[in-house]
Parts: sequence; structure tokens; C-alpha cells
Amino acid sequence: MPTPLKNDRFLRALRREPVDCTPVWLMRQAGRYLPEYRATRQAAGSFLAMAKTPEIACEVTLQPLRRFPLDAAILFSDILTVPDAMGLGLHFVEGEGPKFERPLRSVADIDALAVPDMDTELRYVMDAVRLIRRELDGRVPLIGFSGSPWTLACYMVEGGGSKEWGKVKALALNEPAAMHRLLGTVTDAVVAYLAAQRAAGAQALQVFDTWGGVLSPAMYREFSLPYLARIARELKSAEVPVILFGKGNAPHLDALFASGADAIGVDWTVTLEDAARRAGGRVALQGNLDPAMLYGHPEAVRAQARAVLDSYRDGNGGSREGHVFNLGHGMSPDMDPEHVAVLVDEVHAYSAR
Ligand code: 1CP
Repeated sequence: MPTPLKNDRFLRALRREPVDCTPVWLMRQAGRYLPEYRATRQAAGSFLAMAKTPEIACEVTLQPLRRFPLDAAILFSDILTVPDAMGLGLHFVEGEGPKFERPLRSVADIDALAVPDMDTELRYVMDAVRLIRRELDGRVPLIGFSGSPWTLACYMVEGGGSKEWGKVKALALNEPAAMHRLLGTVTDAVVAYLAAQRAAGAQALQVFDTWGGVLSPAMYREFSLPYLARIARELKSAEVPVILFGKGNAPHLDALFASGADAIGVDWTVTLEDAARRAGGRVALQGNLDPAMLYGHPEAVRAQARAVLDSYRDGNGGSREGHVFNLGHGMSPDMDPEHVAVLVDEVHAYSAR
């Protein structure tokens, strides 16, 4: 029998149940802003070596929890493990970010793709999930995650990050049937990947649609939204909630609220007041402090945290239930850990019921 959770605020908030204060975790809470992360990375040699060694992935997952009373842990890994396991050959070029040795260059490449085996090619991820659950010992829940089909397809077609995403948009425009076959295969892989993380012990699942917001509304509705909704439908389970986070998803919130997901993660380009009003209690909301607010001085960080908490309450009929505090996107390497401590403290103290 797994240890019962000592702190289940995060899961309760995702179910819109009452909590003693608003739970908080931060996207990229494990990362280069922490000196202990930089030391572990130096010793491991590379980011991929860290992600592929369960003991190191576990250590790095726990680092921010030793410093701050965060209400959830997130698996230390990357969204690009899935295309790597599909044979694209992930590596990191110093200062340039992720690259694939064999990006998708033709319709034949797309048709040759297969869903990877979770027990072999991605076993290291499941081993990390099992190890982290054991080491957490019920302190807080563990979040598993995946990239969204559209966001993974962006990297698979471009071969790395991009400013314009011209190749993948051209594919969607010129070869829509092949694009849908690609998104279909990637969706099968994402569902299998998240289900395997759940089976290994993940207690909530988040899908990162980081690049959905670069699409026009018509293209978003064709190439991102239906696949997000399929994931939410296929993973529906009362015990393991699904969070759909999308950078720039504000124009699509009404469709996302009806997608079947338990919670929607939003960035700071929408007020939580507006989002909560439109959600009307159908889903929980996660977000949405602009990460750059962490560059402010501690009193400014506290004021910004309170403003986010109040904005949610104002849109949610005066109640703070159903809100998970987070940033609107990930943390950056030059952020001050002291400011994170201040932020977490303010969220808990100010929202205490
Ligand atoms: O140490 C290093 O230099 C590596 C930097 C790094 C880190 C810390 C990368 C490479 N990935 C990660 C971890 C990571 N990636 C997590 C860990 C859990 C956490 O603490 O939150 C998660 C959830 C991700 C997810 C991820 N990877 C996303 C989606 C989230 C987001 O930020 O929008 C994306 C787009 C990636 C791709 C990726 N991996 C790494 C980098 C630098 C990038 C971005 C590349 C680009 O700008 O296109």
C-alpha cells in the first residue's frame, strides 16, 4: 500500500474541493536557478544524462522541495523524450537548446513513425517516477507530464526550436492529411506515455502545449485542440486529474473548458478573473503570474502574488477554491531562489482560509 498523502491540497484544488490555503508549484521549479541543480548537472555531464539516470532525475526533482514548501513535485524529464524514443535522436547543443539528428523531412518519414514501447525505450522515465514516489514518501503528489501533439510535432518537423515555426506550418498547410497522421501517431504515443507514468505512480498529469499559441485560431482548432481533447478523454480518471497548459491559449479557453480536462493552465495574457468567470466552475484553473515578476523586489513579488490570488477569487464568485497557483510559464536560470521563497510564502499566507 502506498503511503497516504500528507499534503493533498494540490489534488483537492484540482477537484475544486475546499483546501486550507491555495496550493502552489512552479513550472521549471527544478532548474539552473538553483546552485544545487547546477552542481548536479556539472557532475552528470549533461542534461540528457540527468534525465536518463533515474537516481539523478529523482535527486533533481526533490531539490526545490527541500528549499520551499511547494505543494507538488514534477517529474524531472523533458517533453522531447517521446520523439527521442521514436528514433529522432535527441541531443543538446550548448547554448542552442534541443536538436534532433533525424528530424521528419518527408511524408515517408511520418508514415514510418511508430509508438515507442513504454517498458523498454521509455523505461528510464517510469523508473524515475517509481523512485520519486518512493522518496517523496507521501509528502506531496507527483506530477507526470508530456508535450502536446502539436508542440512535439513542432520540434520533430523543425529539428529543434524555431522563431517562426515555418516548416511545421507549411506541412500543416500543404500536406494536411500527413500532418493529421503525424498528430494521430504522436497522440497515441502521448496517451500511452501518460498512462504509463500514471501506472508507475504519477498522481496528476500535465500536457504542455507550449506552441499552440503560435497558430491562428482556425489552425489551432484544426491541429492542436482536437488532439488535446482526445488526450483528456482517453485519460479520464477521477483519481489522476489532467491539466492542459497552453502558452497563449487565452483565445481558446471556452473550447478548452469543454474539453474534458480537469484543469486548464493559463499564461498571464488573460486575467484569472476573466478566465474563472468564463470557466463557471466547470474546471479548476492553474496559473498565472508572469514569471518576470520574480525579478521584482520581495515586496513587489508579494503584491503580485496577492493580485493573482484576488483576481481568481473575484472571477470565481468570491471563492478561492479550484485555483492552483503557478507561473504563466517556466522559470529562468537567472532568477533568485530567495524570491521564490517569498512567493511561496505569500501564496500560502495570504490565501489561508
Ligand atoms: O540544464 C539545462 O540546461 C537544461 C534545460 C532544461 C530543463 C531544466 C531542458 C532542456 N528541459 C528541462 C526540464 C524540463 N523541461 C521540465 C522539468 C520539470 C520542471 O521542473 O518543470 C519540463 C516540464 C520541461 C518541459 C519542456 N521542455 C517544454 C514545455 C514547457 C515549457 O517550458 O514550455 C519544452 C518546450 C521543452 C523543450 C526544451 N527542453 C529544454 C529546453 C531548453 C527546451 C526549450 C527549447 C526551446 O526554446 O524551444
